[in-house]
Amino acid sequence: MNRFDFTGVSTEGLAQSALISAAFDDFTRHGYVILDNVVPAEDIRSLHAEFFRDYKDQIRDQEAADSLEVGARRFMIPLHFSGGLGAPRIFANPYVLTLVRMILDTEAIIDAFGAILSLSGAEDQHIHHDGPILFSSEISRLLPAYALTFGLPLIEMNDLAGTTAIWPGSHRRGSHEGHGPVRPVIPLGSCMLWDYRTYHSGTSNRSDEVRPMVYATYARRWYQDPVNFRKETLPRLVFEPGFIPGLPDDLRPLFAHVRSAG
Ligand SMILES: O=C(O)CCC(=O)C(=O)O
Repeated sequence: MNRFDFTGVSTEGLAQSALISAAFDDFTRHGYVILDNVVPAEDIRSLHAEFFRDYKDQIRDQEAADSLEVGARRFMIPLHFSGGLGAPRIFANPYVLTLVRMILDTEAIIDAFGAILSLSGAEDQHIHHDGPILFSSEISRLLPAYALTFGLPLIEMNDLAGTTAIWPGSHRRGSHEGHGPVRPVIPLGSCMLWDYRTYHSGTSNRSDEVRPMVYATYARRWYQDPVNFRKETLPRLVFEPGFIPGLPDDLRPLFAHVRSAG
């Protein structure tokens, strides 16, 4: 199983570490990777409480102007870059960002940031990939990733509350057929990254709880998700005017595509 434990791993010299290099290899080969313990579990519990306090009005079984229904009882909503949920250690987690910059190069941007809510009773989602194979040429499937999804659940993703089923290698095959998925358990503080071409599907939520998963779309500088943001009222990124100028120098490139960042 391609998962890597970052408990106690120093963030110094991370880009040269064997662990990141192994995670990169697995991501490239299988189209997904799990990074365990990138945030303390206790902190995720606080973020869970923050989410239910600050976003309670968005937790409903109905699409709104600024949400998108992505399956039965499953919705995507934007998150603000503020508070604990919108803090750099979430959207620019040092372990995650080091790997992202290795996969998508150092000019990688955040194209979208939000949460996917799977309500109690959510059904298995349709099997899909987040973005297309870019060119109608055999070589497209062999190319490096152009974008990836980062998912950080606020409750454990498991068989009961549901997880994200992944079809390993489907980013290379261009199909999910003929191979079964993996349904990884993602404990508190762990996250999963998958290539935009990798087939996946949120599984049913048979628990009594809402299952929120914070997500970020990281992409190469020139890519913008054309699939999930067709609705003009659904924002990709939500922040206050001083947010980008206030970021440390090494994080500002994540928003280099935003006009106001200039
Ligand atoms: O709910 C999940 O686990 C995954 C959701 C998802 O993949 C999507 O909406 O694109």
